[in-house]
Amino acid sequence: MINAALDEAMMRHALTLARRGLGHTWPNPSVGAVIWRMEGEQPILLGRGFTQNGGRPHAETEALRMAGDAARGASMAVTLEPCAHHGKTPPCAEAIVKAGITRVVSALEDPDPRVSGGGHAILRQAGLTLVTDVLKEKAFALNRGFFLRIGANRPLVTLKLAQTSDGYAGADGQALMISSPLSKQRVHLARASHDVIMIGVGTVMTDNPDLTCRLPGMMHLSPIRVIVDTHLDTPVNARVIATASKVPTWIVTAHDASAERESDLSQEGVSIIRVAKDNKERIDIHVLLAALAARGITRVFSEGGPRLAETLVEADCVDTIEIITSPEALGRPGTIALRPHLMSALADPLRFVAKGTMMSGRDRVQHFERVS
Ligand code: AOF
Ligand code: ZN
Repeated sequence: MINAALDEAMMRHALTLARRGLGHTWPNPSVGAVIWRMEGEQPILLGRGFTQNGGRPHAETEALRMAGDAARGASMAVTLEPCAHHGKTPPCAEAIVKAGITRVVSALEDPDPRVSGGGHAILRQAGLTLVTDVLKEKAFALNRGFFLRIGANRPLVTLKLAQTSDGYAGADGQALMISSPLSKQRVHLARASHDVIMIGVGTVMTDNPDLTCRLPGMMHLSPIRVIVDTHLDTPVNARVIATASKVPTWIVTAHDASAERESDLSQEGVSIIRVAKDNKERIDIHVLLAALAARGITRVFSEGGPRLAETLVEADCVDTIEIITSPEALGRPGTIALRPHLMSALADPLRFVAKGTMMSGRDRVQHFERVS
């Protein structure tokens, strides 16, 4: 196998490893690293690693630990430039040099100003062979949340919406069981790969959801729950509040919301974040997302309701949209799932591109991506 093809194959492997950390490494990116050496024409894997929960240890440290002395003279593929700053441990770029790695294949530069080219420079100065930009777009897409947090002061936002075949998300303020069991499992999997799940207070009132990842063995991977609640109307007996001591729960509210309500909710273990309102007296979405980014959040999974979804799209802060449509109709007027701004954004080729449709049990799932 020629070098370029092997480099790509190793980078693909490293990307697969990195994907496992998504949702668990904030405020850090999720990085993957693979170490190998050649035996004749045959690559021999020596070490693999990905960024650990909470963002440390870094991927390279994990892979180097696994390879041990065998790293001397070996190659490494890494999905993000190795770091150059002194954190809890010395820089990964220095650790790579010290371990005797002679060739590094890197996907792209780290945008963190503490690194940004510095890691690659350390490797070059030490005389290592450095190949950059390998599967760059794929690596960028994987850590888009981290890149947005650093470059755009907001996390990546994934929007999930479920609707009946006649386009309703709910009826008379009541919850509707729309998604099939298979779609629900997919949603739980998606929850686990995000840093927070975000919903509006209206959804707390109608659905009273748990918002945890309840796939077998994955409960501990439940993300933080964020409720957008301008007036602190969330009832203390709501499920998300009752379980706040086990699964972190944040409520984002306005500066003028009741201090008494804040005290009641805080006593249940909820963190209250106060932000500015927009000119329609709603929580300002840009300020809200900036507040999450400032706390290190890189990936947000928004599960409703329709109003919050529309507000996010109106603010041009949505990166991925997944619409789950069940085959069953409500058959009477209810809460419209795709409100006007969302509808027109989906129909605008300059804003969103349809990436495909798949079946999930009996449901149809449409996937849209932001154009730029
Ligand atoms: C790497 N490998 O696996 C990750 C990196 O707070 P610290 O000291 O852990 O540093 C965080 C920064 O390190 C983060 O902003 C990003 O630039 C980089 N993340 N770097 O070499 C990794 N997760
Ligand atoms: Zn590092």
